[in-house]
Amino acid sequence: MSYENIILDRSERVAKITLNRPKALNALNSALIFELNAALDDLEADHAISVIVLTGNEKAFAAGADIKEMQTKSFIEAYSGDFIGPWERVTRCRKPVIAAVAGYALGGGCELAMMCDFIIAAENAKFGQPEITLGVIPGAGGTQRLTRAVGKSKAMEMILSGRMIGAEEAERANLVSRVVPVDELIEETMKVAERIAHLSQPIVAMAKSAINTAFETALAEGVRYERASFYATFATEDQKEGMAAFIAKREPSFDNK
Ligand code: DAK
Repeated sequence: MSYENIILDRSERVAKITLNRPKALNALNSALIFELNAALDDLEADHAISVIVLTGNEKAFAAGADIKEMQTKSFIEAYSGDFIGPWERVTRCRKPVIAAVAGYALGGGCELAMMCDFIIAAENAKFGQPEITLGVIPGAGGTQRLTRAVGKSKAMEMILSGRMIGAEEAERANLVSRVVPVDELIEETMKVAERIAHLSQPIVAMAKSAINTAFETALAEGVRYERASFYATFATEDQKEGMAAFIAKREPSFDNK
C-alpha cells in the first residue's frame, strides 16, 4: 500500500512511522488514521520487524484530531460511525511502540503518544489536552491515560484549563521517559528501539503485557499474572541462552524461541 499521510521506513528490525501532514501540524484526520492502522497491521505481521517508532516532525508530533474534519459531525455520525474505534489500534500492538515527540502533542496527538508504550521527548515538546477550549472533552483516552501518568491534580489542571506543559515538566510528571535535544530525538529513540529489537521478542512481549496488566487489574492479580509469565520464561530457549551467556561472560544471541 502506498501512503500519503505517513512515511514508513524500515531498517533492520525497527520500523519508523512518520506522521506526514506538516502543513496542518500533523492534525489527525481519518485518512491519516486509516493509513497508520494499515501500517501497524503490516508491521505486526512482518516477522523481520520487532519494534515500531512513531514520530512527527520538529514542529509537531500531532496538534490533535483534525478540527476542520470534526467540526460539523453530528452526534449520530460520531456515535454510529464508531468515530473512536479506529484510534485505538496502536494499543493492540503486541510489538513495542515508542513515541518520539518533538513540538506539539496536543489533544488526540497527546492521546496517541500516550497509547504508545513509552514516550521520548525532544526539549521543545509541548503536551496538552486543549479540547475544553473547543467545547469538547478528550475522546481518545486523555482523561484516563493522562490521569494515570501524571496524577489527578496535574491532569485536572491540564484538562480543565487546556494548559500545555513543556518537556521538562512532562518528565518531572512521569509523562515521558526522558528528554533529549531536538536534533538527537530520532537517533536516541532508534538506539533504544534497536536495543530492544536485539533482545528476545517473546520475552519482551511478556514484559510489555505484564506492565500493561498493572493498568488493568488490582495489585494482587497483577503480581499473579507477572509470576505466571515469569515461570513461563523458563520454557523458552532464550532464557537458557540469556543465562548461559551471562555465566560464560559473552553476549547472548536470542533466537526468539
Ligand atoms: N486540526 C486542523 N488543523 C490544524 C490543527 C488541528 N488540530 N492544528 C493546527 N492546524 C492547522 C491550522 O489550522 C493551520 O492551517 P492553515 O490555517 O494554515 O490552513 C496550520 O495547521 C498551522 O497552524 P497554526 O497557524 O495555528 O500554527 P501556530 O504555530 O500559530 O499554532 C498551535 C500552533 C498548535 C498552538 C495551534 O495550531 C493550535 O492551537 N492547534 C489546535 C490544537 C488543538 O486544539 N488540538 C486539539 C484538537 S481536538 C476522538 C479522538 C481524538 C479526539 C477526539 C475524539 N475519537 C476517537 C472520538 C481529539 C480531539 C482533539 O484533538
